[in-house]
Amino acid sequence: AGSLKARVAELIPEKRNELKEIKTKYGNKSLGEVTVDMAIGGMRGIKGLLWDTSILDADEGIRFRGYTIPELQEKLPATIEGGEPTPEAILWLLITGEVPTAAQARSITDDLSSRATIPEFVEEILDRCPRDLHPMSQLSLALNALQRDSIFAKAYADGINKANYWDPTYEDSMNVIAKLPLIAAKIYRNVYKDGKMGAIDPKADYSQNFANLLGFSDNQGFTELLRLYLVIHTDHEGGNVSAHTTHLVGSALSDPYLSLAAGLNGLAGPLHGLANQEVLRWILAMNEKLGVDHPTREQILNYCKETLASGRVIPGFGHAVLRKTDPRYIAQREFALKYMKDDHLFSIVSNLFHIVPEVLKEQGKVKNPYPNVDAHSGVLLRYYGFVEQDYYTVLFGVSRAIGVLSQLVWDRALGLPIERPKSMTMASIRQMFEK
Ligand code: CMX
Repeated sequence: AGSLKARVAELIPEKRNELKEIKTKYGNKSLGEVTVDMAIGGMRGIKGLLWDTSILDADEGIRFRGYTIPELQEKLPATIEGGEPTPEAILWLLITGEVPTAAQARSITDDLSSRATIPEFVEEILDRCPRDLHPMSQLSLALNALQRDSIFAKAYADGINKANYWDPTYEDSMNVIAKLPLIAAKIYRNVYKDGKMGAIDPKADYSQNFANLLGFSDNQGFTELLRLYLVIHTDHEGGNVSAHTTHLVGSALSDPYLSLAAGLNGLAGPLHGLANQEVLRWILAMNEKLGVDHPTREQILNYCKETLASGRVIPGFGHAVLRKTDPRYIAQREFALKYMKDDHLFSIVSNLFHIVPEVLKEQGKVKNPYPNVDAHSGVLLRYYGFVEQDYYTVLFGVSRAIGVLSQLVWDRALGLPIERPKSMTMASIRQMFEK
C-alpha cells in the first residue's frame, strides 16, 4: 500500500493516453538519420529509446523530471535543515514526475523500511563468497538469488493480465530498493569487516539506515554525503549501459531483480560505473609513484601524459553525451568546498579539474575533455573514512536502482514492447551501398 502506489495508479490512464496521442500524431515522423558510423560506433546519437524519468542535455547535463540538481537541492525535502535532498524524495519524483511533500517523502522512508528484510539463504550465499570476489559480482549474485521472491515472476506464471503488469513490477521494484542497503552493507561488512551488521531502524531515513548498516552510524558527514551521492547517481537518461540494459532485459518481461542485476553487471565495467573506483586508485598511484602528497602542476601534467602514452584512459574524464563539466561533478565539488576544502586529495581533484582538460584537448581526439561524476566521488568517500575503493561502484548501483526501476515501472505500465533493433553484417552494409 502507500500513497505513492495510489498516485501511480491515478497517473497511469493519463500517461497511457499521452503515449497514444504521441503515437497517433507523430508516430510516422523521423527522429533523425541513422548512419553507418552510428551503427558501428556504439549507436552514439541514435534517438531510439523512450525514457521519461530524466533527460541529458550535452551542455547543461542531467534533468530529473525537468529539474536540475541545484533545483532538486532547493525543492526536494531534506532530512536536516538546509541539507541534501533524500533518495526517498527523488524516488517519488522520478516515479510520479511530482515534487513530494515532506510527508510524502517520509511515507517512502516508512514503506521502504517495512520492506527491508532479506532471506537467510541470500545472507548465506554472501557469507560463502570469497573475500576477493568483487563486491559488484556479489551484488549481482545476491539480486539474482533474491529473484526467488519476485512477485512479478509469480504473477506472470499465474497468468496475470498485461494491463496489470505494472503492479507487481512496482512491488518488486520497491522491495529491491528497500533490500539493497541490507545486501550492499552485508557485502561491505563481510569483505572488509567482521561480517556483523546492525538492524534497520524504522525511525531513521534510508541513507541513515544504510550508513548504520555499513558501520558509519556516528558519522553525520558521511550520511549527508550518502544522501547527495544516492540522489545524483540515480538516473542519467536511458541510453547509458546500466539504464539501457535494465530496460532491455526488462523488455523480455524478465522481472525487476533479473533486469537490475543485468544493468548492474554493466555498471561494473570500467568505462561506466567502475570508473568510480578507478579514479581514486589512479590518484593514489600517482602520489605513491611520486612519493608526495601534494604533487605540483608539472608532476600532475606528466602523470596524465604518461597514462595516455601507455594507452589507458584518464578515469573520470570524458563522456559519450555530455560536452561540458558534469553537474553531478559540480554538486560534489560544492559539497567538498563546504565540508573539506583543505583536504589534500580534494586539492588534487581540483587541480585535475583544470589540468586534465588541457591534456585531453591537446591529444585532440576526446570529444569531451571535462570531468564526469566519477572524477569526484572517491575523495569525498575517503575523507569520511570510507576508503575501500573496490566497493564504491556498489554505492553507485544502490543509487542507480532507484532511477532504472522507476522507469521500469513505467515501461510495464505503458506496455512498451520487447526491444529488438535490427543488426547488419559488414556484407549487408556493403550490399546497400555498393550496388
Ligand atoms: N582518457 C583518454 N582517452 C579518452 C578519454 C579519457 N578520459 N575519453 C575518451 N577518450 C578517447 C576514447 O577512448 C576514444 O579513443 P579511440 O578513438 O582511440 O578509441 C576517443 O577519445 C574518442 O572517444 P569519445 O567519443 O570522446 O568518448 P566515447 O563516447 O567513446 O566514450 C567514455 C565515453 C566515458 C567511455 C570515455 O570518455 C572514457 O573512457 N572515459 C574514462 C572512463 C570514465 O570516466 N568513465 C565513466 C563515465 C561516466 C559513467 O558512466 O559513470
